[in-house]
Amino acid sequence: MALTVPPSFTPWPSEEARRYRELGCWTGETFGDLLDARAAAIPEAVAVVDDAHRWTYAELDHRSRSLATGLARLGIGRHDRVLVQLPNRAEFVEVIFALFRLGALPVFCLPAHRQAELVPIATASAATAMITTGVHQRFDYAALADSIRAQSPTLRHVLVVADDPEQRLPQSARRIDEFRDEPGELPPVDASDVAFLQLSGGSTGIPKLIPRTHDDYLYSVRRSAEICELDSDTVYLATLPIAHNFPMSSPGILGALWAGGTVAMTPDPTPATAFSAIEKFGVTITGLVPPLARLWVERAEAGSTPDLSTLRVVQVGGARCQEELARRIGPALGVTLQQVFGMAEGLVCYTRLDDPIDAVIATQGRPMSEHDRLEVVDDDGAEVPPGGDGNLITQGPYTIRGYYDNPEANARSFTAEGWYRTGDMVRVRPDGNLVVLGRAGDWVNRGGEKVSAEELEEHLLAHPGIRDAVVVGTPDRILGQRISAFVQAADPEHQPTLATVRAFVRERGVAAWKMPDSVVVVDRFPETGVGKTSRKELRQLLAEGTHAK
Ligand code: AMP
Ligand code: DBH
Repeated sequence: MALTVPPSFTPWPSEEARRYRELGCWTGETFGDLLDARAAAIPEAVAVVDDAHRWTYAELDHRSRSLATGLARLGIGRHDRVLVQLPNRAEFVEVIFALFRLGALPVFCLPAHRQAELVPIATASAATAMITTGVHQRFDYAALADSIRAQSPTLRHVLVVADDPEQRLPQSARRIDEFRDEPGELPPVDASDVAFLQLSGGSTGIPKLIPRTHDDYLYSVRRSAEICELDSDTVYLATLPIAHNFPMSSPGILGALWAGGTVAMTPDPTPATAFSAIEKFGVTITGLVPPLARLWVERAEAGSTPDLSTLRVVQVGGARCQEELARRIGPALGVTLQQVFGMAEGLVCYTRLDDPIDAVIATQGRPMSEHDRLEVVDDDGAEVPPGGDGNLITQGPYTIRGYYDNPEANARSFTAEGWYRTGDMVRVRPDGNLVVLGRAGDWVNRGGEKVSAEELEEHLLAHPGIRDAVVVGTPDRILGQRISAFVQAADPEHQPTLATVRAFVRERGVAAWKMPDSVVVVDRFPETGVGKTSRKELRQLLAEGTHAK
């Protein structure tokens, strides 16, 4: 079999690839094949619902073929990159399956991305088209896409999914409805081809492009669906932006489709919107980042919500879920909590649905595959003794071997043997579950004494006057770094002060050098595109003196 591997993609060594095929991890199925199979087996089952649409598997199949045929007319084909920036709406699924069927690569941009991210993404991927929406949440995405096109030499087409036929579009933009042709012949797609480009996280800095193949990603989707016990009765609610790897695949919308269940989606993740969607669509499982989980829990604890009784599992991931919050989720929402520690580069860990409560509250779970390999190493790359703290590196059947066309990042992020350096500090417990201690850079080095931001946050959260807390290290002329605590007050009338917070933490028997040097009360924390609290942005705010105190 002749393989056309674009040079920008680092494949798995051929011996290892052969092993993953033999083991049955990689099956040769593409995402197009998956939809074909479901449309043939359960044509009338509901695949996708949102406030305006309700499509069966047969309809989704037909729509994605029809759109693929139309897009081929524009010259979009195998290996072409297409930026996709869409909010959570049914067409998201139709568009990505149309691209999968063409062997074209969606590049998964978040609705929160703007010029500073999108222009470098368009350039690095040499994308030829961008699929976006019209006005959404009062922001004109078509105009943004038009400006990205003007700054990106390869970007020729802007296609818009829009509700309002009256809306004026930029001259360069075309409505996607013009490209729904009678389904025609589509090209063969190879499962070992790159299916799409995911983006690495980070609220600032240019996201890196992550190439994932049909083979490796479908394996992670299948394993995720099994671990999360999805079946044809599953209704998965995508409330985080679907383009993100977590709601996409852990088990996410693709896991729900793999299981023959239903994908429901909401345009925003607030309790007001999401709780009614849960009642309306009979949602059984959803995934949240910790700040959202806190909002949902507070809303539910306040009482009189819509009927949430269909909801069985709430996953929390993307950032460390503090124990204080983890304890409240199950009782408040009447669900089983599942912690998910994952990354778009590959490795995903889950607590299992029948794990003892202690593991579910206090750990971020264990790898989804018996073929994942994990090592915990010190800063020199030497393995630490079992149970010790260190840097997590990993390899396996669905963890990439390199970023897309980025030798500099590859030299930093992968060892010579092809292990991915996650950048996360972890400890592996005797029961095999991981405790994520934070990003390596999240430790504050105060005059040589290392303080874990997460550990101090846990103490701050115990303070009755503090609703949420984030600790960052900020530059200090004498100490190197000092400890800055950002807190949200539980009651705006009673703002915690540096003196009371320090006294409280000292009371808890914490070493003196771990005391915060400053406490800044804020209404909200800056967030990344998926809603994680952005430590980077907080550090920047402090450096710019915006919050100096
Ligand atoms: P991204 O670059 O957006 O794919 O983010 C992946 C990173 O998010 C991981 O490397 C971790 O640093 C962090 N992360 C994801 N899930 C968790 C979790 N459950 N607990 C702690 N950190 C997490
Ligand atoms: O944060 C992440 O990137 C993430 C979290 C949970 C992820 O990629 C995933 C699950 O697959």
